[in-house]
Amino acid sequence: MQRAAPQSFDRVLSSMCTEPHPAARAAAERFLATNPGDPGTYGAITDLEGEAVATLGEIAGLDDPVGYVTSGGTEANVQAARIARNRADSGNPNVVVPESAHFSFRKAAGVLGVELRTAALDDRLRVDPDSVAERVDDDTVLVVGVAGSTEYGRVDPIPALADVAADAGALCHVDAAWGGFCLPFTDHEWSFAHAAVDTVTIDPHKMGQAVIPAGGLLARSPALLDALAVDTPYLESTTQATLTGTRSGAGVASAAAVMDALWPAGYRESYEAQMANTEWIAAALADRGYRAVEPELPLVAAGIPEPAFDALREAGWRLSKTATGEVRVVCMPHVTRAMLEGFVADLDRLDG
Ligand code: 0PR
Repeated sequence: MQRAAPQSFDRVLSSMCTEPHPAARAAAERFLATNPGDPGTYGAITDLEGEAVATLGEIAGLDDPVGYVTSGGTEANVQAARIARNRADSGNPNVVVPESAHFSFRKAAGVLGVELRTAALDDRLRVDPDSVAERVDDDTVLVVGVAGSTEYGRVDPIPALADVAADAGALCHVDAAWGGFCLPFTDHEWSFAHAAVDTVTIDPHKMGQAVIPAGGLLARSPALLDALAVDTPYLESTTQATLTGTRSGAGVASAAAVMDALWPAGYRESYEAQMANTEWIAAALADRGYRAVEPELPLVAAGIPEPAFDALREAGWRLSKTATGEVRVVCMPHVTRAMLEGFVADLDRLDG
C-alpha cells in the first residue's frame, strides 16, 4: 500500500489554518496521550490548559479569564450560544448574528433549538448596528459580532453591538476565531477591554499557529461558564463545561507552547509580515484590473474570472471563493512573498 502524505503548504492560499510552529508540533507530540477531559488523571495537561487560557485572556484583554481550549471555532460558538440560551428565561429564544457570521452559528441554532436572526451589513461589509437593533426583542439571548470575518476579514463595531445587547438584556459574543491573534496589533475595538463583551471565540489553530484541534472559548466570569456545567459523578472532577468529553491534549499543549513562544512579540512580527504581503497582493491584483476588496486584516478578496480560477486550481493553487464568487487569498504565516509572486505569475500566464 502506498504511504499517504499530507499536502504541502506551498500553494495553500485560502485556508485559515497554517503550518504549526515548531514549538506547537513538539508539545503536541509530547502530550499526545493525554486527556484534558479528565483532570483528575491527566493533571499536567490541565495545568497547561490553565496557562493557555491565561494567555488567551491577555490577548483578548481580560483579567482573570475563564474558558477552555475547544475543538475549534465551531464548538466555541456553539457553547457561547448555549451559555446565553441556558441563562435566559425565554421559551422562544433567538440569537442575532451579522450576515457575515460563520456557518457554525447555523449549527448552533440547530442543535440548541434557537431562532437565528440575521442583521444586514453596511457598504463596508460590517454589520449595521441599527439593523441589529431592529432584530432584537425580549426573546433575544445573544448578540454576535465578528472580529475578522471569514470571507472579507472585516471587524464589526463591537462597542455598538455590546450596547444593543445590554439594552436588550442579552449577552454579547465576539467571534474572533480567525482575527484574534492579529487584532491586538491594530486599532480595532474588538475585545473584553473595549466593550461589555461576555464571551469571545479565539482559535489558536488558526492565526495562533497551534496544531489542530485547538480553538478557544473565553468568558468574562465563572458564572457564565457555569451555565454549561454538567455533573460528572464518576470523575474526580465534579463538573464539566466542555461540549466534548475525551479531548485532545495535543491541541491544548500545542496552544500553550506556541503562545508561550510567540505572544506578544512573535505574533506582532508575524502579523506585520502578513499584512505587508496582503497589501502587496492587493496592489498587484488591483494593478492588473481585478476588483480587490480593500483588506483590513490579512485577507484579500478579488474578482477573478471563473476560467482563470479553474486554471489556477488546476495548476495546484488551493483557492476558494466567497459566496459572491471572489477569490479569497488568506495571508496566513505560511504564505510568503515568493509564493504570492508565483501566484501572480501564474495568474498573468493563465488569464492573459
Ligand atoms: N468563526 C470564524 C470567523 C471562522 O472563520 C471559522 C472557520 C469558524 C468560526 C469555525 O472554526 P472551526 O472551523 O475551527 O470550527 N473558518 C474557516 C472556514 O470555514 C475554516 C477553515 C479553515 C476553512 C481552514 C478551510 C481551511 O482550510 O472557511
